[in-house]
Amino acid sequence: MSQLVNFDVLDSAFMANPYPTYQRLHQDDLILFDRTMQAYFVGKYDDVNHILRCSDFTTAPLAERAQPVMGDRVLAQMEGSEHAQKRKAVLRGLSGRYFQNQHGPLIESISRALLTPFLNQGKMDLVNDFGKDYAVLVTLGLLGLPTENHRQIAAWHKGVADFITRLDLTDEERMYSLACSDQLSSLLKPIVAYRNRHPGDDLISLLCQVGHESGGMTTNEIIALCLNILLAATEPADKTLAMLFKHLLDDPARFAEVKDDRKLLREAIDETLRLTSPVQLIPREASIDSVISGVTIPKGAMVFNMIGAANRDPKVFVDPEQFHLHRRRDAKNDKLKKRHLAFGTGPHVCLGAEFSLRQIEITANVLFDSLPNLRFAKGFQFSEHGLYTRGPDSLQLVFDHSDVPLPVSGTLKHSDLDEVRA
Ligand code: 2IO
Repeated sequence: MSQLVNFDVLDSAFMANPYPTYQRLHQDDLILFDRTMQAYFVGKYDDVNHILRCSDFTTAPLAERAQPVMGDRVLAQMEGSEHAQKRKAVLRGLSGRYFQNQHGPLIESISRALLTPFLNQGKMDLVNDFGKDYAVLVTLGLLGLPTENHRQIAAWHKGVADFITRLDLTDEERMYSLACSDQLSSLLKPIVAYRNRHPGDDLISLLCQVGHESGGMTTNEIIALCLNILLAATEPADKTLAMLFKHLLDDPARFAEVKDDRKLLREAIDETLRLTSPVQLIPREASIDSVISGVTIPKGAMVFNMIGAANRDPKVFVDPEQFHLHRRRDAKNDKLKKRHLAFGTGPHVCLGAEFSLRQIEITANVLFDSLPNLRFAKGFQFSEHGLYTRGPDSLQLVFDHSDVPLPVSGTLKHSDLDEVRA
């Protein structure tokens, strides 16, 4: 039976580094309770796995956590045939020929374009120079949205993401998040209207076709689904990419092994997601009194599933604190071959999982091929932050620079201007 102990999720030591608490949770078999939030925090693999699959625990918390900034329900709030139908439509737009013909090539060209200005500088911050623009641009691409104002969209996205993923928002910050959400809706509205009239070969057009026989989706529903995708695809992408390179560069032999045998990239990405899950928490609500590891969780209680903790459960993962590239290959038995929970599990398991793995794989390949002798910048100090979603603050890299010729944009020389200057 687990022991129920009080803890403060906003404690600064926990926020700075939750991993020692996760370790203690496993060692001493704990379920944590935050009195201020009136929420249970569950972190053992079997408990989290059970809760995410069990219909006694619902996604009701999203009505407050997400719906206000999404403008309508997100996929995770739906069930039955509505859920199945909409999931299928989004999944279709992310995979198959859509990925082959559109998303894959786009991800590669975005990666190359963002990298180019840094090639002759020999240094780059993988989070702040590359990853943040990258994450938004890929998402805009997959939604078929214009990209001219991607920095502005990124700023609005951050406002919306903060609403969902921060546990300490002030009223003022909540207002700001809602304003960001309004901005994004206004941006999407005419695009959805346009795609309703002129369907193209893009995800929004696909959504406009959903359930056409049975009345279809309202513009509001489509906008909410777009915001859902915008957030879910953007927020974890730069974090995962940077964490992957952090783990690889931590051990030069490991880096070389993957660089030389790209079939290992998937394993490396998977192990990155397990060890440092970009999404750390998944909220649920108990719809009836439930017993989890002997502890009664009363009806109506909020339960945060700490997937970042479950992914380090020593009962399921040998040496859970270590990055082990060949973890699955070397797992001795089926119990130890269990999947990490970074994408959740159960009916609401991440529908973008396969897309995101392919996305990071494509970009990692571009980085391997374009950045010779890649290593951490001298004196680089790693730090990360985030309770709900978590990732590096920066990842300062250096590499051997190649002299990329600058594109020739015209024939005018500065000296040609002498006569008008005089
Ligand atoms: C948008 C939290 C980044 C999702 C969410 C309210 C619903 C759902 C998730 C993930 C990741 C985001 N929840 N994606 O945890 O769509």
